[in-house]
Amino acid sequence: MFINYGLQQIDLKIVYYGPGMSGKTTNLEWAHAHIAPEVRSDLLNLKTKEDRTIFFDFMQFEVGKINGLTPKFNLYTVPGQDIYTMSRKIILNGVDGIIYVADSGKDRMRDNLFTMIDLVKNLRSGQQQIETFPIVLQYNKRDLPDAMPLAHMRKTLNRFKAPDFEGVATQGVGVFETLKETIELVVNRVTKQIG
Ligand SMILES: Nc1nc2c(ncn2[C@@H]2O[C@H](COP(=O)(O)OP(=O)(O)O)[C@@H](O)[C@H]2O)c(=O)[nH]1
Ligand SMILES: [Mg+2]
Repeated sequence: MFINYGLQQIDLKIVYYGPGMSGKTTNLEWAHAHIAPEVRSDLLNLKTKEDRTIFFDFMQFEVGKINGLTPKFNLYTVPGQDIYTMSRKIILNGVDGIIYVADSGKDRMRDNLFTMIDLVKNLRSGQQQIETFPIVLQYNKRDLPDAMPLAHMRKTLNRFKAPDFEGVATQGVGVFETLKETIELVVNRVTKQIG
C-alpha cells in the first residue's frame, strides 16, 4: 500500500500466485478485456518466446473510493516455474492481496501444493501470516475431463479456509468473482488500517 495524499490516491497491489500454467495470465487477460478502457491501463506482458510468463504481467485499474481516496489496483502475475523462485519473492514485496490460482489437472496437485508452501514461506518472511492475509483461491480449469474433485483440492490447498471459487479462466468463469472478493478483502483491511 502506498498513499499519495497530494493526488488523493492509494496504490494497492494484488498478485496472482500459483504454479506455472495454472491460468494466472489468462485471468488477467480476461479481466483486461472486460474492464472499461477508461478505468484501466494497458496490459503489460513480459513473455518468453514460448509465450510463458518470464517475469510478470501487469495491469492497473481504478474503482470506488476508500475514505475519500481513489484506490488504484495494481495487478501482477508471478511466473510459476521453479527457476523463478526469486522473482516470486520480489513480486510479493508490498503485496496487499493474493489470488492463488490452482490447476485442477490431476497431475498438477503436487505443483499446486509446492507453490502454496512457497507462498506461505514467502509471506512469512515478509512478516505476514496466510491465515489472516487477504487471499482468495481459484480452482481453475474445472472444464478438464480429469479435474480433481473440488473437495480434495479444498482439503489440500485451503486448510486456512479462505474464500474460494471454481474457475474456467479461458471462458471467464470465476474471473470476476475471484477478483471482486479479493478487492473486498483488501479494501476492508486497508479501511481498518487507515480509518
Ligand atoms: N482447459 C483450460 N485451460 C486453461 C484454463 N485457463 C487457462 N488455460 C490454459 O492453460 C495454459 C496456461 O495458461 P496461462 O494463463 O498462460 O498460465 P500461467 O502460467 O499461470 O500464467 C494456456 O494454454 C491457457 O489457455 C481453463 O480454465 N481451462
Ligand atoms: Mg503467466
